[in-house]
Amino acid sequence: VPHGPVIACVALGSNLGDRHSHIDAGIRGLGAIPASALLAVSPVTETEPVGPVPQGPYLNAAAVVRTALPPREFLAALHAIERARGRERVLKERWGPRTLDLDLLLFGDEVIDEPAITVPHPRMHERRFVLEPLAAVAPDAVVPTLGRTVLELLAALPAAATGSGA
Ligand code: A4P
Ligand code: MG
Repeated sequence: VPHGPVIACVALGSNLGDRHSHIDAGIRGLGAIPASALLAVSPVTETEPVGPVPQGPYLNAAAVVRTALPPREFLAALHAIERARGRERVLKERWGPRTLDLDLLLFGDEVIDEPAITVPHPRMHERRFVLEPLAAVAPDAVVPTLGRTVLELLAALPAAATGSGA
């Protein structure tokens, strides 16, 4: 079914190698996605690693992209940007260190629940390292599964929470 342009929100993360260069490449990559326009990029901030795997601190950021691509093609474009940056995994585990991680957080108000593409991203609401950058560029975006805005979800995080949970 063809549909008009939607606003997609993307999280960027890196904790391996030249992290600033990986994030910059991710941002340039977002700006080059076909049928899309990069509308806003948050400040890049250093965050403590979250998760069971011991690893170094991350740089995180968030971006807003308007796109006419359908959601699966948009996510495939994100994966192509990761691969072009030579995404490597030190550990073949979830949560592990990575050169460049691009997560699709929101795709308009679409709700898709499949292993290959789950939007809204199922852990975004409990992760400060996601919500804080996202609130800088899309505070009023609504997470359709929760009926809350990004700013509301950020305000609802426990004070000490850096984000966790599976
Ligand atoms: N996939 C399904 N839905 C999506 C989506 N909305 N966005 C599928 C992106 N990918 C999605 O992805 C595995 C598969 O999920 C893909 O093939 C895709 O089709 P992946 O990125 O290779 O998996 P992953 O990132 O290793 O696993 P996971 O559990 O998603 O890790 P997270 O949740 O991304 O956590 N701490 C800080 N401070 N900052 C961070 O950025 N990141 C992680 C990784 C851990 N700790 C962190 C940070
Ligand atoms: Mg990921």
